[in-house]
Amino acid sequence: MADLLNALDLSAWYQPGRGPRYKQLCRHISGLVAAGTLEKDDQLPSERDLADMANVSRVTVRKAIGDLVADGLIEQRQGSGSFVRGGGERFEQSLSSLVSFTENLQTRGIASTSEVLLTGVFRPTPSEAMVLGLSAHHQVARVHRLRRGDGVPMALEYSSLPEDILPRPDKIDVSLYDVLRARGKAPTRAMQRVTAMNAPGPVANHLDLAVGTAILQIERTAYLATGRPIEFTSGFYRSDVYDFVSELRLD
Ligand code: 16G
Repeated sequence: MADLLNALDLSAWYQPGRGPRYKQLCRHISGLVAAGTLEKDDQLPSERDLADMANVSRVTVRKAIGDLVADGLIEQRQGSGSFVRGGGERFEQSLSSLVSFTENLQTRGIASTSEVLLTGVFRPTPSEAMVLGLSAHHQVARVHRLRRGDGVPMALEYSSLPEDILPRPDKIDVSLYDVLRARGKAPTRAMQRVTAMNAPGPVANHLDLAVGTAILQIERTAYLATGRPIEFTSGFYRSDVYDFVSELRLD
């Protein structure tokens, strides 16, 4: 607490002319989490105590905490206060090996969960038909999921697969690839396109981010060993928790 008291002293973080106080306080608290002064599950002092420690008004503290909550760094637990959510932890996902979201988290001892936002079988859109090589009389299975790691929203994934590959999209509880594997239809190769973007409103809401936060969009087209395309997923990944790494070799 003494450390925190010093760290929060106005002189430690406020510089006139560098933007509003609440923004500077918000950035400073993010820095304390990144530096480990504040650790996962640490409880923040109450709004009143924080205001006293930082020598600012409670309104400034409230706005700073509001931004930290929107950025997913702090969570407010009903009736018990504000807690550090474990920022600073980043996940590396290989861009060169074909792993599923669930496997990636499992190797790190993190439990993955999926909240299904939409599931069903539909007529393909022209772009789904093109990517998946379907014609107008075919159907496409869609699964839209919010993916969480240890309860923290990490990615939003919109997946489309030919109906014969995934006739019952409603059967997916956690892992799409586990279901495909059980059917002998798991992909063996994939192509991905990675794009940096600012989170639009609906994506930001699902990922607990402020609208416009920098995120990564990854579109994956995955293929069976026969070369048939069987999955098209457009995913939005929080850039504060994800690092995508790729191995490069000389040709
Ligand atoms: C990954 C894939 C996604 C795939 C999902 C399956 C990337 C960028 N995307 O998130 O295309 O649908 O894994 O994971 O890696 P699951 O088996 O846990 O549902």
